[in-house]
Amino acid sequence: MADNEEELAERRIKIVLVGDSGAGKTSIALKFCNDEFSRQYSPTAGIDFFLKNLSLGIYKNVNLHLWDVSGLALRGNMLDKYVYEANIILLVYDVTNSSSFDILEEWIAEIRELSQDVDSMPMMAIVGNKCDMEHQRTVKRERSHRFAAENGFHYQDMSARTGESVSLCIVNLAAKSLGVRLTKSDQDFHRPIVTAEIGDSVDIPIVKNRKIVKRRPNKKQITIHHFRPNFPMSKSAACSLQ
Ligand SMILES: Nc1nc2c(ncn2[C@@H]2O[C@H](COP(=O)(O)OP(=O)(O)OP(=O)(O)O)[C@@H](O)[C@H]2O)c(=O)[nH]1
Ligand SMILES: [Mg+2]
Repeated sequence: MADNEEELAERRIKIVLVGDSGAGKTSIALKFCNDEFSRQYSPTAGIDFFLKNLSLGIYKNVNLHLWDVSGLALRGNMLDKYVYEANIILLVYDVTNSSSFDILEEWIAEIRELSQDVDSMPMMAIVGNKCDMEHQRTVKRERSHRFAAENGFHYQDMSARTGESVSLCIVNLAAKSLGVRLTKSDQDFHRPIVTAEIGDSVDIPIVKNRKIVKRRPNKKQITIHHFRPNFPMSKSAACSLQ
């Protein structure tokens, strides 16, 4: 295959999201694929599918297939079909709910058993979702990082609500599974424009020294702009009140 054909050829990556009910798997998939978030909880029945096409490094036509598995699938009999031939598995827990973290052991044991006969294990990552609710965190960072390291998994905190780290994490893992390195400008492109209401206590990323926005009586919007490389700005991030 000529270089050009290789670059344009379709690449397919299967990403499976598992974890406890209510941990935020559907919210992560929705944020990543549609840039949407809903506060309303509608439990997933069985499984849902999401698709996103993007360009990753030299590969111009990468299809990311997200398999959004119900938290109830741990006790069901379909999990083997869901994780079959997965390239990446995201083990999602809610940083404000320790039982959602504890139950990851069971998901991992189940997935390991189901993957016994496969040639290569999928890439696994622990995802601590709802990090916008830092003030309600019940799972200590050291504990979750240690757990991921002991298992040889990647680790990422994220927020489906603000979009913090959602795209960057998924895209980085996908790039890794294709064996490509993302450039700095690719990485910047996948950083979200984070919009949060002052009035909620939100952990704002990127801003120097991980600043916490305090509660204030009047709700205003605070926006963190991650400027794309083409912008005529010398700084990579700026903060404005609207
Ligand atoms: N604050 C906050 N709430 C979130 C976040 N992600 C999800 N939620 C809320 O958590 C609830 C559950 O989210 P879902 O995405 O439906 O959870 P799920 O893991 O798909 O649950 P099942 O489908 O039952 O397995 C919803 O009310 C979401 O609005 C987040 O990052 N921050
Ligand atoms: Mg769901």
